[in-house]
Amino acid sequence: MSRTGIEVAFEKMDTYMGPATIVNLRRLEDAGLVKVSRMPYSIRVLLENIVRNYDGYVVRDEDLKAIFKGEHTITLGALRALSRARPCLVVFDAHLDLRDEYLGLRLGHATFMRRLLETSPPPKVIYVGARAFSREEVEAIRRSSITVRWAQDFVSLGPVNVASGIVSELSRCESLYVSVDMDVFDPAYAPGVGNPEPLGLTPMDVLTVINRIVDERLVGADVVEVSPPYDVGGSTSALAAKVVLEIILKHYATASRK
Ligand SMILES: [Mn+2]
Repeated sequence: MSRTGIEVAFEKMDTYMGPATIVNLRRLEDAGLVKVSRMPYSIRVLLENIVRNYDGYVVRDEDLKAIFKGEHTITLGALRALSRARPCLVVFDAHLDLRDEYLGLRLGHATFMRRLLETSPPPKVIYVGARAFSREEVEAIRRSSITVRWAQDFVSLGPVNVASGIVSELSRCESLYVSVDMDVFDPAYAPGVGNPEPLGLTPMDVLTVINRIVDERLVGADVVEVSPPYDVGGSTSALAAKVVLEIILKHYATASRK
């Protein structure tokens, strides 16, 4: 059986990881993440597997709960598994993923956030770097309590001010989940994604925000949508690995200060 894009992404990201992180990733592998991701799969089965095996992905001796890789729908599985913690969700993404249906699918990477909002009560959600949306999705935002930091805000306010706004919005959150869709970056920095969208964020924009919002409250995180067949010289995989490392290191630094 030939390897899937997700499996190749897993290996490519490993290439850029430091030894400590590789240990964590090996555990993910042991927990069956690669098997879960193997095509062909039904998204429903994938989500069920993630919820069922979530404990297997936990790095047990430390506080960080999860780093996934794959298609963005996995975030829904992770949040279902974490539903008791009810984390506030920060999503870095060019897209809103709030369509009711996409290509006949009610459950997929373009609709999963809509399904998440249908849970009761819906989680607090902050989007960062969004710049592509349909009318239906904008209307869904208006009807919800979701807030959006558009890609344009990084130009008009600067990344530090954007980050400060998010920090104060998260001040009442007891726990936090961070999801990074690699297409939040401008395709110049991250060409290896499934749905590239121009006019995106720079690595410094994203890492400035991550560095300010991630702390000991983090209960889970994912970095998704790396697609090595579209990548150029491994730049997207390298950047994804950097994002994973920054999340882990910032979390450990604040958690160990306690
Ligand atoms: Mn996206």
